[in-house]
Amino acid sequence: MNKKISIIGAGMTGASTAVWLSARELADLVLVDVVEGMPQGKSLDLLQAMPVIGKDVNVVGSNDYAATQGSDIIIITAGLARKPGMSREDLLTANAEIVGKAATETLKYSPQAYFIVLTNPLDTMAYLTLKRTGLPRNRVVGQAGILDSARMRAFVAMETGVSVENIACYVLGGHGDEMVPLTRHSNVAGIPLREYLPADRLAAIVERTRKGGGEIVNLLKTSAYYAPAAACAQMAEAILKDKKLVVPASAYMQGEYGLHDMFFGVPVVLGAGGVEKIIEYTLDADEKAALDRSAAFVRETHDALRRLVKI
Ligand code: TXD
Repeated sequence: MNKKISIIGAGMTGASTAVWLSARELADLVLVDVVEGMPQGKSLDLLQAMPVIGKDVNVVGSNDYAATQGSDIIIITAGLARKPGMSREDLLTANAEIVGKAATETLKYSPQAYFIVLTNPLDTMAYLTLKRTGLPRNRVVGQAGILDSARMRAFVAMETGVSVENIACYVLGGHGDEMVPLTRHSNVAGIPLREYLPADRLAAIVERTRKGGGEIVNLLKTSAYYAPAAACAQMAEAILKDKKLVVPASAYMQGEYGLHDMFFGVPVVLGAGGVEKIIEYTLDADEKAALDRSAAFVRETHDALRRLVKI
């Protein structure tokens, strides 16, 4: 029997995730959205691309969570996106309601599923999903770090002219402008970025990475979708293929990095058991301070959620 991935929210990121996933021929796909006709239309369109790209993937669209029955993975992208001038945290009230419902409804139909959360404010929506479903922490993960690191990798590639494949970057912390690009751990073909690039160029790349989401919101008047969607597809593949892929992702902290009862962007091992392990880097004082600052921001948004809904 084919594997099944359901994507909740068939907007820009949801539909783009379906496109990336279909090209990987990993699983049959279900798109669910509240807008009538839209997930059905997008699914039919994508299904009709399968003969062209030569992939046997079934794609179904629905307004009913029942269509997600028996999913191996649920990807939650439903909710409002940022407009220029908005922070991710501004979306909290509206999206908590949407994500809370998506989490409980999908769990009913797929009690074995792994959850990948994309909706902003990301770390807090992943936290809400974990609390609402009552799942163990390995079954709920948030996507942020692959995207933020990919942005940094793209900027380093633009600066150096070196293939993106040779560039490794690690951006940890919360998915907000306080995120922490770890320049000491990032490298071009093994050469630390701090050696490869002049300090001012590296500082400019770090700054552009931190503001990378906002840069696109200002251009598009909504948030990015191709790269976030590609990141979701990579996470789903890592789980379904049991790849043991090490990626930065938002995971539930139980003492790692000195943090408790919150979601935070850290390096994780993704495999058939979901978040199978959290890797702890040895950090210097500056890196630790930057992560603590970022954690304080995430904690504030978690607190705001607790004031808003009972969890
Ligand atoms: O890296 C990351 N984590 C992010 C997060 C990168 C990019 C976008 N990020 C966030 O994802 C963004 O801030 C939003 O909170 C979500 C979704 O962004 P997207 O760009 O896909 O927004 P769209 O195009 O508006 O699509 C959202 C869809 C839309 O079609 C709504 O009708 C639908 O969500 N929606 C729902 N679907 C199902 N069920 C309910 N209740 C529902 N409510 C709205």
